[in-house]
Amino acid sequence: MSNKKQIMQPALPYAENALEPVISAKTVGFHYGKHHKAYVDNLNKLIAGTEFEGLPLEEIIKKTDGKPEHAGVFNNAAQAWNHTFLWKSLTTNGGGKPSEGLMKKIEESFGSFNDFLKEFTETAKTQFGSGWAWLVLEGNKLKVMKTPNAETPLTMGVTPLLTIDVWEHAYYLDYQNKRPEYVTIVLDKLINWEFAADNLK
Ligand code: MN3
Repeated sequence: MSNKKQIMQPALPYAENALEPVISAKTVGFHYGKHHKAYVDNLNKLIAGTEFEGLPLEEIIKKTDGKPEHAGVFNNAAQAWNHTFLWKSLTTNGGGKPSEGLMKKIEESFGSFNDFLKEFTETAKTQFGSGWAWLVLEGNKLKVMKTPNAETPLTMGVTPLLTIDVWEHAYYLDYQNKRPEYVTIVLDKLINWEFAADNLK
């Protein structure tokens, strides 16, 4: 029996019903309690007794990125990390507008806050199939990007500021096939601009 440290699933930063009515307690319950948990559990099973056991999550992701022989470990590790980042990207009474410093950066990078919203929504909408939409810092400029499946900006030399999950499990119970509606209302009501600003520092 190994006594090396397992990867833990961090506690949800709020109650399961804290994102209602935008995202139901049922969706958060399944998403955090089943989907996110399964990635963490699978990862711990896959790394037991391997070179990856006992390493920090970020290191496992970087070491397995782009290596087909470690695709299973990468997918579960990256999904474990992406989901922890997702829960922090959302908050009760979020949305609205970012604070002055981040707003200035958004205006410099996208032209206006509305242009940013448009680009983020379009990017999230056009991610074909499962994946993620991100606001990231690349060099000195903010950028919107999308990643398929488990892919994460963590391995791309940029700093992630916030994310929205566009896998169907994130919205199907509440919005069915209406992904653009889900993305628009999450940006408007739940996105955690304080978390994004903290990541900019
Ligand atoms: Mn998800």
